[in-house]
Amino acid sequence: MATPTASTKLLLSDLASTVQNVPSNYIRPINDRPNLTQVEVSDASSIPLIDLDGLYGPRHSEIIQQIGLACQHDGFFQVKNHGVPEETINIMLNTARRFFKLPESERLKSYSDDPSKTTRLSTSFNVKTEKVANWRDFLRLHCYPLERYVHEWPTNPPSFREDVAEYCTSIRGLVLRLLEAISESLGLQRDYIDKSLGKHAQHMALNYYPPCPQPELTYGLPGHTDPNLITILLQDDVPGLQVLRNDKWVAVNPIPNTFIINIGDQMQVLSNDRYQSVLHRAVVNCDKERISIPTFYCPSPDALIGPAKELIDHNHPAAYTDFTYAEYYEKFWKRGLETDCCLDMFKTSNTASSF
Ligand SMILES: O=C(O)CCC(=O)C(=O)O
Repeated sequence: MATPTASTKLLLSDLASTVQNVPSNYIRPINDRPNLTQVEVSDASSIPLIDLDGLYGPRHSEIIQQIGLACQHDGFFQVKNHGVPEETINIMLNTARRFFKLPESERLKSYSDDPSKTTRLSTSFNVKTEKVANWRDFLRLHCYPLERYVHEWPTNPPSFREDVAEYCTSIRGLVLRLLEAISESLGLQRDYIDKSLGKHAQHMALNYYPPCPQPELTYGLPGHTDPNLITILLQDDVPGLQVLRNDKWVAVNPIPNTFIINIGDQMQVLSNDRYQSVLHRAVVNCDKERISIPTFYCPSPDALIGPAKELIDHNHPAAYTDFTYAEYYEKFWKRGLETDCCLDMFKTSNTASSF
């Protein structure tokens, strides 16, 4: 059968079930395909699973140490006993599922291809700049401070605003606990990171990956690092996330009621390269739709970001120049998802010895 040509549908959700082959604008060049047979499956030794129970009690130092090691060596870890109620998680996943099942005309009310909009439904990554599309639709929401954004959010499903607000608030609590723990693991004051973010910002994406007839030809999202400070990822029970480890892609298969935490570019800068923002990607499959919900915790646009002074010394000179988060974020969206990281644009010529 011939490969279908580019679609006239705005959203992939309204196209995916009508095609038997991946349309040409989604097909990656041969040297840039997921190579699904080469992927390893994660186990406890590859992506650490950290139990946060006792963070404020007898296991405090042990947990801080585990978090520090994971940020340094893996850039990724999973958490359990994180304090976000299971019911809040299930309601969030269900709400996302129901949103993407709404009729096309209802969903399209939120559609925009303008990345500067604070609430928008779109597809792929940046339809204005990219050459090859990704097998994903997403609803992107700004969610902190809630009262500034909640009135922009969809009102269908009817409980959308209430359910998502509850989730965002609970996740923010988890982020603040993690930021304290990460500051401490770096030997900084507990509130160091909190204070370096200016007014703080929290964004989230509801990612929807429909089943794909030829998953070996395309990506849900190609390899990228996250431009923000830290990401808290919730995934449903369908595998799809992969993390680059020792030059090999490792599948991080879902564990119910856990979150996947990854260090973003701003944390790498702040830690003066001690902690790593690591490449990850989402692949798709032919049988099942997949939902993932990353929360991107960010500095405010005017916050000045640079390596913590306490982490700069003769052996570890500043690896980055100072910049505002707004400058960084603009560069990230303009250049699209490339495997070479946006951080390189802000590097100094200093080379540090490793920590
Ligand atoms: O779907 C996933 O598991 C990864 C999502 C992701 O990396 C992103 O939205 O930036």
